[in-house]
Amino acid sequence: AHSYTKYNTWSDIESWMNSMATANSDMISKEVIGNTYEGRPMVVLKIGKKSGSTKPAIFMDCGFHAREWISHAFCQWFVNEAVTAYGSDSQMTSLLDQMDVFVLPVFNVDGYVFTHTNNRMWRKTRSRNAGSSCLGTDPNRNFNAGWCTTGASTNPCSETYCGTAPESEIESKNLADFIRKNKSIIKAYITIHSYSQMLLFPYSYTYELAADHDELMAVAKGASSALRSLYGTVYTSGPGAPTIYPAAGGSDDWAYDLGVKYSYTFELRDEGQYGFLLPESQIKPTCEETMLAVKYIAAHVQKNL
Ligand code: 0X9
Ligand code: ZN
Ligand code: ZN
Repeated sequence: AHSYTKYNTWSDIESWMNSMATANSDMISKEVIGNTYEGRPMVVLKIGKKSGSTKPAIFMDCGFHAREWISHAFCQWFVNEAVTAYGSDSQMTSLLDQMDVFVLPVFNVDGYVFTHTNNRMWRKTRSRNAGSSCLGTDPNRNFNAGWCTTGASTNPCSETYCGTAPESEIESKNLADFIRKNKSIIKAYITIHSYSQMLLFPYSYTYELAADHDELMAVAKGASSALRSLYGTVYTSGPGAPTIYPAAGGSDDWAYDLGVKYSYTFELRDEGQYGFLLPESQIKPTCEETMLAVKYIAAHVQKNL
C-alpha cells in the first residue's frame, strides 16, 4: 500500500497517481508523455486550478537516477502537499491559481523497478547497448548540452555512460519532447536528485557563468535559507561545475539553454552518512524542508511572470 513516509514500489506509485487524479479531478490531470525502454508509462501529473486560458507552468521531475529513492518520495510528497494546501496555504493557493505545476514522479521507471527487484544501487536506465553486455545509459548525461564532453563516459559499462547520442534514451527523448512542446509556458525546470545537500544551477558542462548567474544564485541562496530554517539542514548553492563537478549532458543545462531560465537541480539529504540508503524516518523531514525551498523558487518565478 502507498505511504508518503515509505519508499513506494512503482506499482504502488502507479495506483497512487490514478487515485490522486481521480480524487482531485478539479486540480490534477494525468498525461502519459511516452513509454520507457521496457514499455512502462512515463506519467506527468498537471496540478493547478483549472482555468479557461493556458497558464504558465513549472516542470519538476523525480527519479532520474534509480537508486535516489528520496527523490521519488519528494515528488509524491509535493503532489499531496499541493492539493491539501490549496485553499488553506495562501502561497500554494496563489501559485496554483496562477500557474500549473507539471510533476513527473518517476522518470527512470525501469531503473526504479530494478532497484526494488535486483540491485538497490542501480543508477542508469535499463536499455541494451550494442556490442556490450553492460546495460543502461546515465540519463543525466544524455541531453544535448555539451553532450559527453566532460564528466561522462563513452563506455557502456560506466555509471556515467552518455549513450550513443543526445536523447538516445527513449526516456530522455520523451522528456525533452514534452518540454519542447510546452516551451512557451514552462518558466522553471526543477529536477530532484540525491544526495549531497546542494542546490545547483547551470552550468555543469562548462565553468562559464550562465547569463542569469546572479539571479539564479540569489534565488538558490534564498531557497537554501528557507530550507535550513526548518531543521538546520545546510545546503550549498552554486553552478554545477564548480560546486559538485563538471558533467555534461544534464537535463538542467539543456533546459536552461532551451530558454527555461529558472533551471535547478536539487541534491537532497544526506551528505553521505546513509547516502542513497536514507532511512524512511528521514522522508518526512526531508520533504517538509525541501517544500520550503521549492516554494521559495516558485514564488520568485511567479513574481517574475
Ligand atoms: O551527476 C549527476 O547527474 C548529479 N549528481 S548525482 O549524484 N545525483 O548523480 C548532479 C547533476 C548536476 N547537473 C549536471 N551535471 N548537469
Ligand atoms: Zn542523481
Ligand atoms: Zn506539510
